[in-house]
Amino acid sequence: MSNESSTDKKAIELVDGLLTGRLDRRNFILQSIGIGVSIGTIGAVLEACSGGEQPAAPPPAAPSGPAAGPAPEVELGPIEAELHIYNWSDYIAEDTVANFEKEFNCKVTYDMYESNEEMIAKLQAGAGGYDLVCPSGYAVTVLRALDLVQKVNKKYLANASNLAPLFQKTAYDPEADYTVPWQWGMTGIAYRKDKFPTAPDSWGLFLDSAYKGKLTMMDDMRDVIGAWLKFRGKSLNSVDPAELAAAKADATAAKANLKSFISAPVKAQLIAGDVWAAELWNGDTMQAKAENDQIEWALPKEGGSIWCDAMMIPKGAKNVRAAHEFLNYVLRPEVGASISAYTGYGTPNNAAMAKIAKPVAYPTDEQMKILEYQNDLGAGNSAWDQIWTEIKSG
Ligand code: N2P
Repeated sequence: MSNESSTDKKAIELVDGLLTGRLDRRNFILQSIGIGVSIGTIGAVLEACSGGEQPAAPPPAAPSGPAAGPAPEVELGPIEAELHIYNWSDYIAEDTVANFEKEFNCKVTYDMYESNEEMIAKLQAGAGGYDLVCPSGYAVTVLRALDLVQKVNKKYLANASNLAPLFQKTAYDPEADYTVPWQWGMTGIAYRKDKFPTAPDSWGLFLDSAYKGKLTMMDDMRDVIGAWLKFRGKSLNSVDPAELAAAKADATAAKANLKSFISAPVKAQLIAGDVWAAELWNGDTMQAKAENDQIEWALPKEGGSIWCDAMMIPKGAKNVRAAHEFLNYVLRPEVGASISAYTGYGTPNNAAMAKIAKPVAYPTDEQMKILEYQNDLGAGNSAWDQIWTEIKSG
């Protein structure tokens, strides 16, 4: 790739800066991420440059430096009068916020986004003044590496013991120091049964020109390119140039059949029958099904992504006590249950599970063989960004 050598040159300059003391660890990390160096590589370089004098290395995704040091389990002040939440659309029960406001006498501002990238960009720009955000697993790693989030204070999260063991320690936050799991789900195909009496079973559906104009895929780089990687039997975390080129070719061919790239808002078009099949998450599909029973969801035989989104507190949040109170409130069994009952997603809360009429069962071993968690792409991020821009503008 043409820009590989300039990235290498820049990486060498950064390591040199670290060794000569021109760059401190924090700036080394930030600038390395800026040129697309993976978190794992950054961690390895820092460890090597420490000359083995460092005690047990922290997880590579947690940048060192004063700003990211372990949060003392200090007493938080009294609950603030307001709370600013930034979450995915259609991802909470209708009364969750109103009940919290009433009980805690705290005014909540609730803004919504449609992708991790939209949320990360907003935090990076220093905008929003949010006290809580809800990244997916791979985006937790990105936010931590960018030093945009802070640890939680577990003293205020007594209800975290309600979480299923599986979600108490996650791959992206092994000690649950930063995150409180919100909902988990999968990406597959939402479809109209009246148009597809047999459930579509392959991402190849989107290549079928017989349905031109009646299909959509998500407005989400990770899900679209990821689906086409799975279609060819590859990992949805691939950064292999040849595999990405094939995914780009498939995505571009499919684009000719798509009405648009659209995520959660496609629900209205499925309900109206303007769209017959859409790449979509399982829970949002169930929300649409609640309004039109012709709608169903299927996991293609090639597989798709499974994810767990988690709440985090951004650095600089002004209402940290209120953020903790909200998290602990959501971890109550009945509150967690009502959220999943509305969203159609799986709850990570074991105690809530029993209170949901039709809980989403955890995927079977059979499904897990074809499902994959999305990881931070590290150095591969810039190639993905480039391909996504070309797919969308091509
Ligand atoms: C929100 C669904 C968000 C899931 N409607 C993305 N991980």
